[in-house]
Amino acid sequence: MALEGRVIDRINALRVETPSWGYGNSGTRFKVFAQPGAARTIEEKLSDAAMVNRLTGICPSVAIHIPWDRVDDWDRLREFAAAQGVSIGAINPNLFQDDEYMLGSLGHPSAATRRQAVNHVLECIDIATKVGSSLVSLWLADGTNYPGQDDLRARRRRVLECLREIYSAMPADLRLLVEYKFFEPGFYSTDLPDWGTAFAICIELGPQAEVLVDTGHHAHGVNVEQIVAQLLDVGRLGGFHFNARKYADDDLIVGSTNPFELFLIFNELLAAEDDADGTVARCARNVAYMIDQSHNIEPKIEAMIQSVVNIQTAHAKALLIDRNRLHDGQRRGDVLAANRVLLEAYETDVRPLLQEARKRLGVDVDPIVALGASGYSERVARERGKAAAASGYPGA
Ligand code: LRH
Ligand code: MN
Repeated sequence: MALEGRVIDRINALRVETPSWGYGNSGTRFKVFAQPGAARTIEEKLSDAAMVNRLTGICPSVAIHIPWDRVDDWDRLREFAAAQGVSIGAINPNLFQDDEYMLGSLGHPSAATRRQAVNHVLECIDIATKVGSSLVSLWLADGTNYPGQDDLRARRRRVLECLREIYSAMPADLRLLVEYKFFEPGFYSTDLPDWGTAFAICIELGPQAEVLVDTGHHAHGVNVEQIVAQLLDVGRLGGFHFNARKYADDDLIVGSTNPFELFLIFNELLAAEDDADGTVARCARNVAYMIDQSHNIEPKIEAMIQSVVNIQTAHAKALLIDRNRLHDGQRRGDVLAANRVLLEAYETDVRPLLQEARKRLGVDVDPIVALGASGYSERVARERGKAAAASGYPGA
């Protein structure tokens, strides 16, 4: 029983941040299928996120994207969120939709365009301070489409010079998460294409800069859990953007295409949380778990709750790994015995454990069923109707 108690405490200690943009209409370059009830304003997005938190009990903060979620009165928004039972989490600058950013933002050849981009990130740092957020989460769409289009080393130096100015403007309690992506919208080169580039830049900037791993941003065959292990071992894993993909950056429900990979990622995180090396353990215990998805055809609130359940499931299975037997197999070089220790945990049905954990948290044992019973989605569909939508993300 003691073991189960400890496992349940760690299940209920998990915190997952949901993205404001996951509640609004979104789509592909081909079409946005607007959905009845899709959130249109930051207030509606916070209300939907608050419903997800009430039903799961583990999603108390919401990542926002600027300018999609910009308001005039941040104190009022902070109070609105608090009244809903949530807080504003990571602030995501948007350096990919202004017309001036066609050839890049922090990596753009024009100093004027780089100035515009730096000023936008400085505004996001200011917003973080105003809403009490400790995270600015930066992704650059910057890259090129054709060989020769630009000097690749010059772009690196421009990005670094701009990031140095941004880093020097950060208050001591703020973390800058640097997100990489191997391609798109750059189709020849991307200025921040992989974990190594992001890590090198974080080292050059300083200890408040850490790498963000978006699980959909890797080439096929890349061992994402090994990247996680490496970033943990150097104490520079800052956070995740959880989602799933089969082909490219599909932003599907996390765990829906490769749940075993998600389990292996949590295996690395939990092993590091208990590591004797304080830097590794501290880093692992401070990782920001965030979802970054676009729900193009599925009901958005149900999709977000399913995502949280998939994350809880992978995390709970990883908590059941018998680390003594694993280490023993590894020490003896018994390859398959060690592998079977992971498989045993992965093949364990953790639904009863999660139901017991939810009981102790005071939420419904099945949040998906509870959402259906609440009539919330139907009510907001009636109240909000269906908003017109363009292509891709808002403001595109
Ligand atoms: C880029 C990305 C980034 C966001 C955007 C919504 O693909 O993962 O994290 O800003 O999606
Ligand atoms: Mn992302």
